Amino acid sequence: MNNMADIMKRISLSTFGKSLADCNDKEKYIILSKSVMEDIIPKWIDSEKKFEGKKRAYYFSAEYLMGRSLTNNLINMKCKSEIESILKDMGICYSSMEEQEEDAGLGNGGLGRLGACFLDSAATLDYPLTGYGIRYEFGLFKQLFKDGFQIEVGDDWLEYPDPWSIRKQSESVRVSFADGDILAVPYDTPIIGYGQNTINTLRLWKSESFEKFNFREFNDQNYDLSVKEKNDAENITKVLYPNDEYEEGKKLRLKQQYFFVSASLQDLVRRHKARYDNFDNFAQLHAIQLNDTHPAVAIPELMRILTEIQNINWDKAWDIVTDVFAYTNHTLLAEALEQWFTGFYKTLIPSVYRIIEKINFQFVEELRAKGFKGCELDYYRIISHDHIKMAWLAIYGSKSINGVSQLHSDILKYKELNNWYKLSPQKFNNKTNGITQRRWLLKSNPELSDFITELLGSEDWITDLGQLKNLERFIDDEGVLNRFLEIKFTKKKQLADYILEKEKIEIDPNSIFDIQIKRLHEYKRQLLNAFNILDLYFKLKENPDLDIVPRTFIFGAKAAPGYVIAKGIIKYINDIKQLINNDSEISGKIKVVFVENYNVSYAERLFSAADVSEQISTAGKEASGTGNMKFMLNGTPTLGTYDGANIEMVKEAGEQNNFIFGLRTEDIEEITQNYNPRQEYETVSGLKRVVDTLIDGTFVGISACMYMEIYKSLLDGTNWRRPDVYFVMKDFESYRNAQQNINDAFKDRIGWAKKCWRNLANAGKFSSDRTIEQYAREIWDIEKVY
Ligand code: F58
Repeated sequence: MNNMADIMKRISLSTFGKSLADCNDKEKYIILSKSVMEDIIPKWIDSEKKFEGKKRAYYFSAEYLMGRSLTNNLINMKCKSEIESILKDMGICYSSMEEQEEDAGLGNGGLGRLGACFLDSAATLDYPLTGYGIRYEFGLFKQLFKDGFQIEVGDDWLEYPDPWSIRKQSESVRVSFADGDILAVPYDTPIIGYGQNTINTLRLWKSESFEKFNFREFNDQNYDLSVKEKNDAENITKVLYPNDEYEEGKKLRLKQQYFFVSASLQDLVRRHKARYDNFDNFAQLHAIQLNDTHPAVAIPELMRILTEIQNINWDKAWDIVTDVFAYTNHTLLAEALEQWFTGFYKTLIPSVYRIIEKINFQFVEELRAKGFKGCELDYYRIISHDHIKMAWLAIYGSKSINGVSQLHSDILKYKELNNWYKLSPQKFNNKTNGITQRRWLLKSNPELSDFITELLGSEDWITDLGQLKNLERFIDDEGVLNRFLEIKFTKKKQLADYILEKEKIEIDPNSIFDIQIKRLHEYKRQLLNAFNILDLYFKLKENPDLDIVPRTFIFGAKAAPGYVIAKGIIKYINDIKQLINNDSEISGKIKVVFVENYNVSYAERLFSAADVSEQISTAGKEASGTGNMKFMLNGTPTLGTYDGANIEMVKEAGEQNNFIFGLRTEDIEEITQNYNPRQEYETVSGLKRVVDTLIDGTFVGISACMYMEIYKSLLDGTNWRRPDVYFVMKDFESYRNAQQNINDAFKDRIGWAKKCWRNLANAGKFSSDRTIEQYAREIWDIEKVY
């Protein structure tokens, strides 16, 4: 990059009105990023031009968990070291710039992060993929711990202007609700493919009002009313919902969904009309992927636009719509399948509701004509008992329905959505998830990346992860394996330093770093992990000479603010942490850390420093998992159940190189009816002792009530749920055995390194580049444009 220093000086004056030397680090970070943007923008415009007239794909997602952009962008532009040295000459330290950036945390977890990985892969592979979504003013809450309880505070990620996005005021559109119109203003962020041959766009919409200020009300001294319209409008994109328990919250979430979907479709239609005078080729030029059902209202909305605004007849419009949309399902939890109360639709977007009624009617007639009747027919109704089943709408209106791992897709086909599969088997397919190696190895673990490049003699793996397979030939090379162990140790030391600084806990990099990082949910079974830790603790108390490899158990998780049991589990683990870390008798043999405010940037440090990857969900519940792949890519064996993508990972890397335990889906089906966890409670050694800590006063204080609820959910169940629905008690023993096997295997350093190496060498399949290739070829039917 030419004259970077001059550009920065100029931007410093025009943006902050002072010289670069007078700016603080935050300001310097913004100046640096803006300078990089100056370099990107002309290439971005060219990239947009090369796609004109070509078929393009669009990712509709309510969430994108992007994390930080600066380093990722510089890496993809292949100029990170150049910039680092320019800055050094200017007396600016690059890593302190990096730390100034707020994470763009516009997502809850895997679903949002998948969107971010997909954007990176599509741009790298030169596929025209545009992301559409919402520019939340506040992302996922920041998590604090107070006496071990999770406290949520707003994530004000836009307190300083975001240098990576550009407001495109002139491309704003109008979105109509029954109670008034809202302005949707787009903000575009460049998505730079590795090597910057292609720069795609993430377009996020912000809601604003047409009337920013009511002068008359202000004049009448009604100050609140004078800005009411503005505030009401801006509320739509104010905050990302981690849950939607309350009525008002629910309505606002529906407004969010319709808002971004309508704006995005209007944007596509407007661009199409600028080139063509009819819609005959609309489906040949557009493929829209619905990231779960959150944007499924796009189906009736496009029908509305085509039939009521563009005056296309219904049948023709339906053919277009059902050729454009494809739907990805991300969950098997019945309670997570979205249903909307019809009353909300009727009052907020009645014109869309009428279209859904017509779609429902058309579908029911189609089924009747095929001979369906009674309950059989009722099963398929999109509107039923005053609710709209969004998954049904998405399935009926899409040409493709996919799950995100082989197991998940099979469960959809043969179980959960079997009726639908029988109706249209050709629509169902699998697209096993993936992750981008640019962020999850190249950026987060430069030490291992350099080593891989050195061994393979090329950087090709950065865009062709299958190349890692060639690392297999070093499996018996102790020099290589020792280098790997040294690198792992370096990453562990870096993490230990960071944890000391952030969490004020000292951990030993020689201990096993056993890590579970993911959203807090009962099905993910952080509780199983916690029980095993306590069991180990009690054993150490009984026998302080117990021969174990020292272990550091690390957790990172946010719980949805209204999910009481999940929050109870966080508090419980934090209590265990206090008990163990403050017990001098066990002399640091085990330590527990619960990192505060787990997010993408923390994740980058954690995945690369792990010895053990905890993927212990109840079989059949985790659709895929993607954290599991991030550990694998950093050479970390999985301690996991036969669930989601774990199955495929283990198939690639070998079961003997991982630690698989527990019930499988077929076992669960078999035992569910007669399962009584009290039997395990009474008979499995040590289990009663740990479960009783929930109620026996081991941990006292105001959490007692929460713990009682957890205890009861395990042993008694409730009137709406069987006891221990997630089989924590049933899998305890088998999990503990697997943990013991890890302890034993870890002692053989070279043997352990071999397991790690096999995982690394076989991670190729789990690149999101592979996933995107499959979406592009098998669903979207789009071509690469160089
Ligand atoms: C996740 N879903 C799945 N949902 O749990 C995971 O197995 C899968 O790998 C991943 O999608 C990507 O396919 C997920 O992250 C959410 O975050 C919900 C969004 C809406 C609010 C509730 C959480």
